[in-house]
Amino acid sequence: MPLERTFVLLKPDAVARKLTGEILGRFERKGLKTIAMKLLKVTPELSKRHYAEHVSKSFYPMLEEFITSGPVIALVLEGPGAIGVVRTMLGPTNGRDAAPGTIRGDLGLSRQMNMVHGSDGPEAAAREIPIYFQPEEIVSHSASLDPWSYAGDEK
Ligand code: 3AN
Repeated sequence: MPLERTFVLLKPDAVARKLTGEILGRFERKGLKTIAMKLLKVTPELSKRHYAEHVSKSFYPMLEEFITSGPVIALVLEGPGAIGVVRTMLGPTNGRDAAPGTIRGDLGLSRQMNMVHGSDGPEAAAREIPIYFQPEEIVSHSASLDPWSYAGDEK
């Protein structure tokens, strides 16, 4: 499994509900590494870039209103298979359908206020990371615990 980078956004509901530490803690305990992080407010322009695939859909105005309604925390997480690992940890889009043990299954019951966005594949990650981060804002680093998190041939 290759060492991957994924884009994660802790949405306004996660910040407002003070769940960001809980959610980031889950990713950390899993063994994923934070290599970029910032608090920001998504502008309508940024929302249209991020959700380009949804802009023409009927629900987009509500989605933009929500995602621009308060601060968010943008992250880049790194680890073996990080993109799929994060999606599995999130659970399905709608918290009502998400199994206990997943972030959405444990912490929410909404489709819109589903707390976290995670890239849904390598192409999405490659598109989304530069929307939010300049190359110099991504700080690759090795941690002393890395050898205890996964074997060398698992990268
Ligand atoms: P995910 O957040 O699991 O990646 P996406 O990217 O398909 O899901 O959807 C992003 C956001 O768009 C969702 N969190 C939700 O707010 C909104 N959305 C997606 N599909 C629908 C839908 N059928 N009706 C209303 N809102 C939707």
